[in-house]
Amino acid sequence: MTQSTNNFDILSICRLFALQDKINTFQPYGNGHINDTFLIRCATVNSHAQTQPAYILQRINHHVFKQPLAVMSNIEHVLSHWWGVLQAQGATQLARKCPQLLSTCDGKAYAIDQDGNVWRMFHFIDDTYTVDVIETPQQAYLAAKAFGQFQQHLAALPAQQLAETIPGFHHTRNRFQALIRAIDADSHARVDAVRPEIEFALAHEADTGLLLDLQALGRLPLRVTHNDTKINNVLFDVSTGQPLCVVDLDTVMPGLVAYDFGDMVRTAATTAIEDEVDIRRVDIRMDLFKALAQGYLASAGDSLSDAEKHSLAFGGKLITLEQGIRFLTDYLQGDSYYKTRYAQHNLDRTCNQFALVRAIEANLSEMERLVTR
Ligand code: ADP
Ligand code: GN1
Ligand code: MG
Repeated sequence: MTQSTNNFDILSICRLFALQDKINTFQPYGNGHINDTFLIRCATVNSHAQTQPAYILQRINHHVFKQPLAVMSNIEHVLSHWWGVLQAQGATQLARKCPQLLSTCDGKAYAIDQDGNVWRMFHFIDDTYTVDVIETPQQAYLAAKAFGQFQQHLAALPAQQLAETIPGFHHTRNRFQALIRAIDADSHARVDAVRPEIEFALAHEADTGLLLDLQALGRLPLRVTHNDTKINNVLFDVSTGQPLCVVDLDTVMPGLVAYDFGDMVRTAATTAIEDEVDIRRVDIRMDLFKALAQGYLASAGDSLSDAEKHSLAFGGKLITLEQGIRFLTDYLQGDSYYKTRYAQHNLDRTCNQFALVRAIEANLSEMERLVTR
């Protein structure tokens, strides 16, 4: 076992947490684009124990989350509320359905290393898997139901008690303005190479303010939403194939339900992962969309107004457009936000997302019919 991964001294960082056992192995884990995530496995506690305790150690990306301690305070708040709701419902196996933080040696929910990085440790929810591309309508139905349930579990949590961990996270009009600034600055001399993508974004400016305007008019309420309902943020149970737990709680904060449903459409009703380079393979799968709508409405539907239901399908278009705008902005700014594996990665993601917007546009009226009927 090497001492460090990505230049982090993982063993020293682990020593800041109240681990009972000796560490056996650690390795980078998952496909997240933002935080640094490691799976820590410990040596078996005693000769009778069947399982090795395991943990998820994460460094919060403080370039993305400028106030990591506010992120941790939100998460503690959300977890304690969520746990209480599950307990009151008489749920079994709570520790597999709600992530649990491991405290540091001095009783905190996070540790700060000598370079100022903020770290946290969750108990690893074992025997689970994540999916990057949904395969069956049943999977889509269940995943959407799980995100809808998550939102229901947090419905009574007063939204004003949560900090906005990334201000204007889904303020698509501001995202569009950020793109314009990146085009004007052209700091990495990339604008000339991406004219068609810029044109596509500019042609969609009117879409960026539609939900914000309805929100300002009081037609769409702010609720506590997840805001990053990418499909690989659901853990599925290996033994049952059922969604078990929603993870990645850094952006749980006030938002519109259309954002949560929209990010599910973007990631779970598509034929390809978001960095598929052959955009001819990118399309919307209406059977998966229908299943998402049914699953989400089955768990969250009763609490939604007609205006909110009506906003869901457009949310799919908006969040996909916003995601393309965000990837394009990051590309123009030199790839400082998202983790990338090669030079054109953010550009490929942009083209992919804009292809998906086109596919959604071609089906939008049918999608609207499915969420409102
Ligand atoms: P990022 O913000 O970088 O996406 P996530 O919080 O989503 O980071 O974590 C990355 C991956 O780690 C998840 O997609 C999931 O596979 C895994 N993961 C996170 N928390 C847990 C947990 N408590 N138990 C098991 N796996 C987890
Ligand atoms: C990031 O953290 P992860 O990989 O689940 C991003 C989302 C994007 C997504 C695109 C805090 O999600 O907003 O939709 O990448 N998270 C943040 O894949 O910016
Ligand atoms: Mg994630």
